[in-house]
Amino acid sequence: MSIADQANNVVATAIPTPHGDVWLLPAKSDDKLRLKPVKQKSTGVSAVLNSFRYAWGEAGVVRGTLPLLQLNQKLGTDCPGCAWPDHDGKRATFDYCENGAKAVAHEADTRKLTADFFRSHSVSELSTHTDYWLEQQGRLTEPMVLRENATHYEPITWADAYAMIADELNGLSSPDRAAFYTSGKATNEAAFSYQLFARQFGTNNLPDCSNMCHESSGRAMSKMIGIGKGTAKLDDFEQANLVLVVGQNPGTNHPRQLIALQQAKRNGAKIIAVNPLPEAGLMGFMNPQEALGMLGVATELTDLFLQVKINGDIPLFKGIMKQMIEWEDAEPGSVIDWGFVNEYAAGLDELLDDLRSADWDTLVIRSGIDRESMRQAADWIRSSEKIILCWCLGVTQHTNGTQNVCEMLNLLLLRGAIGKPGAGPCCVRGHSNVQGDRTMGVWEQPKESLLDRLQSVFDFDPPRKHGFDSQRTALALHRGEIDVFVSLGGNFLMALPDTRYAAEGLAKTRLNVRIGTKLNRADLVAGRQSLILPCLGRTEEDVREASNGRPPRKQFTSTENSMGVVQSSQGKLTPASPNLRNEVAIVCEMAAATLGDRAKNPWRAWANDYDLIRDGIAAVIDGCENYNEKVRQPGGFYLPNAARERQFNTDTGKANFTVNPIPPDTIQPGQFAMTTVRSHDQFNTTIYGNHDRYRGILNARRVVMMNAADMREKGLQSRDPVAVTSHHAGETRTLQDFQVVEYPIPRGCVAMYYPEANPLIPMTSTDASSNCPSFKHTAVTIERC
Ligand SMILES: Nc1nc2c(c(=O)[nH]1)N[C@H]1C(S)=C(S)[C@@H](COP(=O)(O)OP(=O)(O)OC[C@H]3O[C@@H](n4cnc5c(=O)[nH]c(N)nc54)[C@H](O)[C@@H]3O)O[C@H]1N2
Ligand SMILES: Nc1nc2c(c(=O)[nH]1)N[C@H]1C(S)=C(S)[C@@H](COP(=O)(O)OP(=O)(O)OC[C@H]3O[C@@H](n4cnc5c(=O)[nH]c(N)nc54)[C@H](O)[C@@H]3O)O[C@H]1N2
Ligand SMILES: [Mo]
Repeated sequence: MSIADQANNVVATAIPTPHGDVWLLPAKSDDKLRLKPVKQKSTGVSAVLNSFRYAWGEAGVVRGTLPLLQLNQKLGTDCPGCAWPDHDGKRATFDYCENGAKAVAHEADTRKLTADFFRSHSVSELSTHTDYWLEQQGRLTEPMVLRENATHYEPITWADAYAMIADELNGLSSPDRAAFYTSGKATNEAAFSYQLFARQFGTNNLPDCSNMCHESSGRAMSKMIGIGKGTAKLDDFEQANLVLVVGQNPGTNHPRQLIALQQAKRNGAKIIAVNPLPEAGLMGFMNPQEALGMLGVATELTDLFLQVKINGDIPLFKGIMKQMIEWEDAEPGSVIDWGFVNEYAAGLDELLDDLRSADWDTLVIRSGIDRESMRQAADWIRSSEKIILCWCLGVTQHTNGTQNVCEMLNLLLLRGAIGKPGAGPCCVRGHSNVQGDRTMGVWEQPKESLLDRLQSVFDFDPPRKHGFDSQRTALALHRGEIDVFVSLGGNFLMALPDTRYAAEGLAKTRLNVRIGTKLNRADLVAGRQSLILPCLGRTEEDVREASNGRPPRKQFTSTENSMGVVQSSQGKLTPASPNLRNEVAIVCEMAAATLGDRAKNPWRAWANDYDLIRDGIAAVIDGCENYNEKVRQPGGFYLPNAARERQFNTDTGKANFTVNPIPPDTIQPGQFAMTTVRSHDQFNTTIYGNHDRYRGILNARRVVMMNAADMREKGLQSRDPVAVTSHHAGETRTLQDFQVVEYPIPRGCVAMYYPEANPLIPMTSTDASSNCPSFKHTAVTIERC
């Protein structure tokens, strides 16, 4: 199928670029879909064996197991997988999970991408392969450039690459014609240097992956509790009476969280899961670090599974709270924690009015949850003193994502479940350092206090105008207003909604620069010129030249986990190539080349001695005083969190209740609500394999999970080929050649994999407050093809 052959109104899967046609999704899949029963429990022996198979297969036995033994140990390597915290006390030797092991093995890959590889494959040809294939080709080993009108990447020296970046940046008519994207793996030292560089250069265009992830959580928590971070700590799970897990698939995306849930459960806690899908890890869990788990004996985790409809969370939580208020009204003082509310909270009356006036039938119909189940949840909540609320993307990536989080926080506040042991919001972050990147100042909407501090410490005038977030960067790219686009890691193209629109924008730049470990599709959609700058992975040793004749020194970096603990991380492996640089050094060298004498800090010295960067962090970031000293302590240190102490730094000085309306029903008759999910074999856009083991969907990713009754009604059977069309604001987008799979999902709802489904998701459907794209709710129709 050529571009010209693609029918009208069908999302073309290739676009023209100055370097040839680039495919965004291979034209046809020849994967042979296999189906197995959906699993009811996760982990156990097979998971551990699988992780070793993966580590050994891709990285070789020694390269594979050595970093695994270092993972999440004090003074070891921070896992490059998710942001779940490590235990403050003693840690198990195998304190990692199957998916952390995959992340490490993928990084420790012994295959290499050399200049020869790029010489024998044009950019256009590379794009005919899947994302899986691209990353499977091995580690990037030397800087590569795609020159004007060239069809192939060719090698370039580091010095020439930095000079090219400096020339392009310094030739811009305004610094705001550049944008600097950050993916959440970047370490604190890289992130701090990067935001400083962007601001010294003159722009706040600092989009990051958080804009597409937990931005809604940050907005909701800032408004209601005065800090954009959760308050629960890992040991709170040991004391909790009740844990809610909402819109999250921990068995796949945060497997070590299951150990905390299991511990809570053993200490008598109940667990309520809210999810349209019965995710294996939530239903049952076999701890691979325990003998019983090794034998295949599972802990039943979830006591109450609320199989909510997609975007049914506000009506569900409203229903639960309405029930609680009915009991409170019948017996005052029996439900609301008045001690907490009177002393620490504001705005309760408006919430009570909203709950009292809500209509039961609407709440039940829109949530898909019956009143009895709501009553059961409400009963456990009223009788639990210590409640932890965990959530992830199932609630944040909606047009009402911020309100989703707000409505859940209302529930915690009613019960005073914050700022005391065993309780609190637990915002489960994604990328291993996404929280740290924000702490370090990677934010397109910086606080004035941060800019003031940067100004006084580094003696320059930071730009005060707010910059573009991820979605607004995509819009600006498409308007042709961004000439230089720099990516610190990540895969901006495939992470965004509407892949075609995103690609058209990226193809309009003068220069794209991506710092990464592996090749991905973002490297193939280039404007006039493009640079790939290969960096060390976190598991690799980083030795930097010292100035003034001292011997070269090993460097380390630092990260912050989901619970605000900052600690050091040092790689031990020999780098995949001697020509790799740590991304910290790359950022500093770019800054040195671009800014020259304009910057007062010695960027070149920073590139070789990260202690100097940490001194900068200590001078600028609250809670990071004496950073060099504190970060060297085994186990690191906790950043301050006022809400944890019941100090709420909001506009009222109190924790604010909020009123959150039931979202309008935008799904028309004949349409389905489509959500996107990760399979068990991927890390975001990096696909490790084509199996989604727990969901029993093997060997294919172009699938649509659908309810059996809906399939019957449409005369569809599992494996039937379908076309999926999305509908938004009068526009349609279609993907061909997907297969339908019968799945236990509520009626009227379907699920597809990210990133294959992203071409369907409209760019302009975002949360009103956080501007996070609504990746979890798109109206679609499905037809046999
Ligand atoms: N192995 C692995 N680990 C990862 C990642 C990875 O890709 N692979 N990614 C990392 C990143 S960056 C992040 S942000 C996290 C993501 O972690 P998750 O948020 O767990 O990731 P998703 O697969 O997007 O899963 C969303 C969950 O929400 C549910 N859901 C969908 N729609 C709704 C809804 O309307 N309401 C409710 N209540 N639930 C809904 C889905 O069924 C699914 O269980 O994981 C991090 N960890
Ligand atoms: N439909 C849909 N879309 C989504 C989501 C969804 O749930 N549904 N989730 C969104 C979310 S939560 C997120 S966080 C974004 C993810 O968006 P990104 O963070 O931009 O994407 P990743 O897939 O994590 O990036 C993978 C690339 O990172 C590079 N890399 C790996 N390790 C390193 C390293 O140590 N250093 C550097 N410099 N590079 C490295 C590799 O080259 C790899 O190809 O996607 C968003 N998009
Ligand atoms: Mo994320």
